[in-house]
Amino acid sequence: TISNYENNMNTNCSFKKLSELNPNIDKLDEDILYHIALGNKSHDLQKMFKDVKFIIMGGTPKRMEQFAYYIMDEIGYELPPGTLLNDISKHSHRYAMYKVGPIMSVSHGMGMPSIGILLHELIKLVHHAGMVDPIFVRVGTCGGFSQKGGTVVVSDEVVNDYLESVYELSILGANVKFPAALDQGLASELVALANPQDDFETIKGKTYCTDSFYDGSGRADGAICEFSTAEGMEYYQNLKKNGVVNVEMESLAFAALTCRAGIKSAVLAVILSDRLETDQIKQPKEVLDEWKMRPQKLLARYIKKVLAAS
Ligand code: R2B
Repeated sequence: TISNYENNMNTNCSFKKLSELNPNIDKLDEDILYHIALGNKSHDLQKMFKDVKFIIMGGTPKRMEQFAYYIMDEIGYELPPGTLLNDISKHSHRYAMYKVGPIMSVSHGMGMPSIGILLHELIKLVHHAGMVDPIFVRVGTCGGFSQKGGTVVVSDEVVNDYLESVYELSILGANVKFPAALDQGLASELVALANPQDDFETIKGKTYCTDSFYDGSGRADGAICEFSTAEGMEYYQNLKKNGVVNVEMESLAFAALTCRAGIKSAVLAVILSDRLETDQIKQPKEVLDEWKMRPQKLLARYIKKVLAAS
């Protein structure tokens, strides 16, 4: 039966114990977090992760390794001489995961199925490790709608193809809807950290989340395409008319899963191309690399502010 899902469109995202989230976990001999190569018997998860306050996720293993070193520098964290950061999940060959004091930096791959698998295991890790009120942030890349390349978007709302803040999933053959709500206070705090001296703009806005980089999001430059560029443009114009400022591929599942678990979360992404001008990402690599640092800079300010106050 999935009758438990009848009233699940509740946007009160309050923290719940793991036994409330899933009573089956307590009955397991060992909970194996397969895709991050950890387990609650094979590892002392409390010793390894209890101090974690920020779980930062982004698409690629390389970028998240780079973020780990960047944040290490920003917070003045020192590794023992002659050592490097270790990819804690390297044996899974699925995701990369680094820990720098109270900050974890984890790659989530592309799309909602990939981030969804990771989130289930990270949320269990939060509970097994006994972390206290960690926040989850996705820091990534996106396309924009009439926004300049290099602009950082802090999402205050995430929407699906029907412009609803709803994440739909097929569970036991039934279509189940979950609210995809982000923490409004956290979004406002992040935007407030934009500095007038920054050489980039930071805006707050509505994010459209798609399942498909090409067909699904109206990109006319995939290998196969049955619609015209004019139809694609009409689709983008309609999203823009409805207040959407950017498009990416993970925020709905991210917002919905963190909300179900009662974990505060935020989505930050830098615009790599204005979809009303081009479907292709044309900037040189050095420009893209600098742009990808921008949401990380904003996030570093937030992390340092929280750490300084604690
Ligand atoms: C942004 O960039 C990726 C696709 O290139 C995807 O993960 C996303 O959301």
